[in-house]
This record gives sequence, structure tokens and C-alpha cells, in this order.
Amino acid sequence: VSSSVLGFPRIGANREVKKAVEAYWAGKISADDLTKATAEVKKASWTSVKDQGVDFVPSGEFSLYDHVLDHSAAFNVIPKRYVGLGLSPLDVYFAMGRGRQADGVDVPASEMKKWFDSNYHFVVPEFSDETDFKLNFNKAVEEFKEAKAAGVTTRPVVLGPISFLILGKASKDAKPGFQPISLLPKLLPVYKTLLTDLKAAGAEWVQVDEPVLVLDSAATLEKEFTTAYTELAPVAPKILLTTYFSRLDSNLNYIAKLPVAGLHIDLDRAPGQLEEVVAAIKNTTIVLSLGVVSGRNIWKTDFAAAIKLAQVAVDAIGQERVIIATSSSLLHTPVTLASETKLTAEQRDWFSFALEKASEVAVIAAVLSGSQDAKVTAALEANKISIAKRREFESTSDDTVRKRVAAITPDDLERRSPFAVRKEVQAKHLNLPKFPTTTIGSFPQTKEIRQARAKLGKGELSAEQYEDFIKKEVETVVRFQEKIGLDLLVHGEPERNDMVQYFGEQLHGFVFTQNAWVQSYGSRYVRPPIIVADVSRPGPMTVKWSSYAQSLTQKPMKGMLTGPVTILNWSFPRADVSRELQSKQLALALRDEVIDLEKAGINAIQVDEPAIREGLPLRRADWDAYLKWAVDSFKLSTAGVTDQLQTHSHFCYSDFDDIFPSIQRLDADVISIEASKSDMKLLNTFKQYGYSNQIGPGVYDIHSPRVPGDQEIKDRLKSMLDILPDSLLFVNPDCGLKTRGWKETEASLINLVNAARWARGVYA
Ligand code: THG
Ligand code: ZN
Repeated sequence: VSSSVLGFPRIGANREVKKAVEAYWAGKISADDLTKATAEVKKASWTSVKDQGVDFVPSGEFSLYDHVLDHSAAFNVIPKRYVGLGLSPLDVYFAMGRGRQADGVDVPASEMKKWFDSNYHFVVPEFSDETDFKLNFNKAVEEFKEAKAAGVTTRPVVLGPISFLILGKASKDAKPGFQPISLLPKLLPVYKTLLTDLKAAGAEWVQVDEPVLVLDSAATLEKEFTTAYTELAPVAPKILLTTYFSRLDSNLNYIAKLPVAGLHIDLDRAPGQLEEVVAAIKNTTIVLSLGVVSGRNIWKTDFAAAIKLAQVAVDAIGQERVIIATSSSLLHTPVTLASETKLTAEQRDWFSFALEKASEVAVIAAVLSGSQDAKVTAALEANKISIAKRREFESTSDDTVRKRVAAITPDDLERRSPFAVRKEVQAKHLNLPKFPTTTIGSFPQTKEIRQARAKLGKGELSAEQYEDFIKKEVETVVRFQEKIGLDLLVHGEPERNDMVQYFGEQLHGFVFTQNAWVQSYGSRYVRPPIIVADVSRPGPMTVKWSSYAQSLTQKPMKGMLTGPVTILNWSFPRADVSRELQSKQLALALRDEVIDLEKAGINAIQVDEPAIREGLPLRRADWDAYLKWAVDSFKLSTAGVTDQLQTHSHFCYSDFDDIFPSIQRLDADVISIEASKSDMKLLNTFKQYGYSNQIGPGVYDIHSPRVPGDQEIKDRLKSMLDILPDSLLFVNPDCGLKTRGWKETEASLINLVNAARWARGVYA
């Protein structure tokens, strides 16, 4: 039995790669310096993974920005707008990822999308009939050689041809009806070159990632998969066809017949598929790679349980045909526990980050191979003790919270009166004009704000000094909104870093790290809090700031919370209880906060759920169960108030055509959505479903510093009002303003208020 890791985090143990990339963008280091800095990180990763005893060490999956973008650049899938700008290949690459606005060049970034159900975003490839595939460079070969020179023979990783095409989209200039998958015959010869070169360079195996194989939609791709792998297998190193994040289901019927040397399956997400898969490949020569060490979570693997599961495969197909692996790339986990100095010894013993996971696959494989090595036996014994301790901790629960969850009734999920009644009550109570103007919550997080927070952390500012500073910031934001004439105000959230981190820090049941960064996109990282125990709220979390802000103004102040499903999805959840239970516990904590805010005189409260859609299971058969508890959790958190309290919610990614009934079931009084990019298609969906609550479709895109003109906003309002009844419309930007500067924020919001005033006149 051998061991393998499917991919490693790119950031570097001390965020070297993030820092080097940002320094290069800022013109502070050269391209050569960047290459040097990243070469060191790559070398350290290869060597350290190998040193854990891993047989198959990955290479080629490293990236300066995103591995899908690397692949597009290598295969010459470069949209025309980035060509001929006089940029170096490296700068073309970064321009595709993040846009470029300098020296007369002005190109927007390519679209980003969520990588399956993770918090990682990839850059979407754009295809058309004119796509001219060719190999601009062979990253797989280059990094294989680079690793070899560093003393590590690796198993290169390549994104598979079908997933590459399926994850992409038709470019704007493509013919109507064009489907990227139609390019497969043109694409395969380039893959052949890549794989032939890789074999010539001495690679024995290649890991070819085809994550689309866990999607329902892959059921129609049998022909494409068969064609592709029948053509590629003869010229390539041994192919490990790699799937992750969910189960193969019926796609297994054709996968098992493909001429590949190995198959990787995710047994963390879908342990139930093992027997089926074993049965399907038993009479072939296919090697089975078992993803038993989670690539998506940070809990220590239970060796005994993993060994028991893997033994089923070993018994059926023999030791030589089994590989013990991480379930997916370790991209979604932090680099190493060694960087954490503030965890208690008890907590530290529960966790395993990327480097520790590398050691786990090696130990499990050794045990399954019958190793009597003293180190292996010791590791096995130590794991048994750690797992027993964690289980013991898990058996302690917060009975008050457990009982409260068990006692939730359908009534707890419903507001006192239907929306039509609430709307009248709220209109009188809040006294908002027609087309009320508001913002999504955050205002620019200036350098001064970040510096103050850093100083507080270092002890250079006292808690009192920091609080005074934040109060002044809140006051500035309130006065600004009054001055320009916004109707429903916010406090601006200067006291918050990442919203999920902010709420996690104030709840019981969470643990925090110092360095556990996980890539979100490009050079942007998040530090997900870890849910380790039952969640409860020791006391009010936001009441102080919201009531302070309300005390400054006669206008209504909107309270600002992050919803239960989003806090759950952007944290590392517990593995011992269901996500549903964790979500309901979070919902109860937020419900208490919402009730306390109302008691403190706040009359509108926004509970954001930007991540509700990304939590959707990859298999449609699992959707209903998820949507039931996800929507119930939101309702539980918001329904404990009187009719006069206006609830708001916000969604950043508004591709919810297929979950519309769930959006409706949330029964928020007002939802704000991102509509500025998807034109009016989204609003037609609302109309078609007869959505009856209030909506604030974003009237401009905050993701760019561009200031929308007065007329532009008026035109948007006009086209919105062609579709939606005027009594339902709120006027707001499409997302929070924390990444924007004050200059464009001020100019844009003034235009927004003017446009609303104009609409009040016209639609009086
Ligand atoms: N919070 C969390 N996840 C998210 C978002 C979020 N996922 C989706 C989306 N929003 C991702 N967006 C961002 C935007 C900015 C940053 C990270 C994710 C960012 N990170 C800082 C960096 O990398 O330098 C670190 C921030 C910090 O100090 O905490 O700027 O809003 N959980
Ligand atoms: Zn948003």
C-alpha cells in the first residue's frame, strides 16, 4: 500500500508567496525575485511532504494565482482583450486574473467562480470556435524537473481536458449556442503533447483531475470521457483519474471501463461509495486511490476507522493496488500546525493541517502494509489516544443548547403576521420614503482602521483607545450618510475584520488560529474559525455598536449580522455532529442577538447569507435536505421579532434561478441582491415566481472603483421598474463597500441618492 497527497497549499508557511506576489504587483520586486521566492516555497513543500514518508508527492499544482488560470495560460486560452497590450506573459497572466489599470492599459479581470462547494474561486476559462489551443509552456514538465533537481521525484498534477472545458464558458464573441465541450477534438492533441513530454521527462504517473465526474451533469459525458482517455492513455505516463468532493454514482459505470491505470475517490465526503467502486474495478488492473484523509477539514484522521475502511479495498484487490491519499488537494487546509503557538495543548492535539495530513497518509499506508516499524506503531498508538481524547470531549455537550435545538417548533420559524401585514406596520414605524435608499453594511476599511486593529493586537492601543477610535469612525459614517441623504443608515462595521471571524470570536464553541490561512482567490486568504463544541452566545455581540450608531441620528439604523448558514460554511465545522445541528445552534445565538437589537431600539436588521448557495450539495438528490435546514436556520434567526421590525438579507452571488422557492421561503422583508452584472434576467425570475417581498437589486457594481453616472443609475432604476412593482423597490449598491476607497464611495452614493429622488418625482 502506498501513500499520496493530491496537492499542497501554495501560500508558504509564512505567507511568502502571497507577500512576493503582492510585492511584484506593487513594483517592489522583479519577476526574477518572484520566481526565486516561489521556488523556495515549492522546494520546501516537496521536501517536507516527502520527509513525512509520502510516496506520491504532487507537483505542478502550485500557482501564483489560480491553477485553472495557469492551465488556460499554458493552453493559450487567452481572451483577445489581454492580447497585444505589450505585456510580458507573466503580466498577461495577472491581467487575466485581476485586471490591469495602468500606463494606458485598462482591462477588467476575467470572471471568477466558486470551485465546486469550497470557498476557493477559480478564474473561468473563455472558449469559442476561434480558440487556438497550443502549448505555451509545459508547467507539468517544468515543475517535475524542478522537483527532481531538488531531490524529489513527484507525481505531476494536470487538470483534465473534460473538466477544463466544462468549467469554462463560451466567450462573448462565440456563436450562439456554442458549447465549450465541442472543442474536445481540437484540445486533445495538445494534451497529447503535454503528456508525451511528461513521460519523456521520466514521470511514471500523472494525476489527471476530473472533478466534474462527481456532478450529475457528467452522466451525459460518457462519450467524451471514453474518447479522451482512449486517446491519451497510450502516450501518457500512468494516469490516475482523480475525482473529489462527492460520489461517482452512476458515472462509475463508464469510468470503470476507461483505459486508465488508477482511480482516486473521495472517501471523506462519500465513504459509502467504496464497495460499489471496488466491485466495479475488481476485475480490472486499475489501482484504487482512497481519499481517507480529509482535504477539506482540519480534524485529525481517526486511523483505526480509516484503516478499517481501506482494509475492505485491500482485501478485495490486494495491497499493490491500493493507495492511501488525501481526499482532495490540501489547498483547502492551512499549511502546518507548527505555526500555531496559542492553541492549548488539548486543542492542538485535535487538529491536523496540511503537513500533518501528509504524515497521516504515510502512517495509514504503512500500517496497511503490515509495517512493524517502531515509529509507525508509536504514531498509531498516539493517534488512538488523541482520538479517544477528542471523543471524550465530544461527549460533553452544552445541554441548554441541545435542549433548545430539540425544542424548536414550526412556530419559531414564522413571523407573527404575513408580509403584507408587516409591510404596512413597518411603513408607519420606519417612515421611509418611496424607493428607500440604503447600503449593504460595510463602509471603506481604510488603512487607518486596519492599523488601529493591528495596534490593538500588539498592545500599542488600549481597549479604550481602540473603542474611542471606532466610535469616531462610526460617527463619521453616520454623519456622511445623513449629509448625502441616505434613508436607512448603517454603522459601517469599522470594528470588524472578516465578518465570520468577528462573530466566531464572540461565540462560545469556536477556536481561532494565528496563521491558518486558506486561499480564497488570487492573493486573498481567509482564516476560517474552527467550530469545536456546541455553539452559544455568551452575551450581545453587536448591540453596543448598533445602539451607539442609532443614538447619533434620528434616521433609522440597520443592525448588521452574518447569517447562520454563512458562518457555518465559512468555518471549519465539527465532524462529529451534523451541519444541520451546528447551523441551528448558530441560528439560536443569532436569534437572541436579533431580539436584543430590537429591544435596544433598532428597527431594521440585516442578516446576510452570501454563502447559502455555495453550501448546496454537489448532487441534486441532496439539495432538498440541505435547503430545508438552511432556510429553516435563517428563519429561526430572524423570526423572533415583532411585526414592526424590518428584516433584511443580502446575497452576493445571485445565481439562484434554481433555488428560487427557497429564497422566497426565507420571508425576509427586504433582500438585496447583486443584479448589476446579470442585467435584468434575474428580476424577470423574481417576477415570474411572483416574489412579493421587497427587493433591492444592486444599482451599481461595487467590485470596481468606477463611479456610476447619475443617468446610468436612473436608467437602471427605470428598467427595474419595468419589471418590479414600484412599492417593492429599495435602492442600494450591489454589495458592501469595505474594499472600496472613500472617494468613489462618496461620488457613487451621491449619484444613487439623486437617482432615487428623481424616481420619487417620476413615479409619485
Ligand atoms: N469572508 C469569508 N469568506 C469569503 C468572503 C468573506 N469568501 C468569499 C468572499 N468573501 C471572498 N472574498 C475575500 C475578500 C478579501 C479577502 C479575502 C476574501 C482578504 N483577505 C486578506 C488578505 O488575504 O490579505 C486577509 C483578511 C484578514 O486579515 O482577515 O482581503 O468576506 N470568510
Ligand atoms: Zn455582497
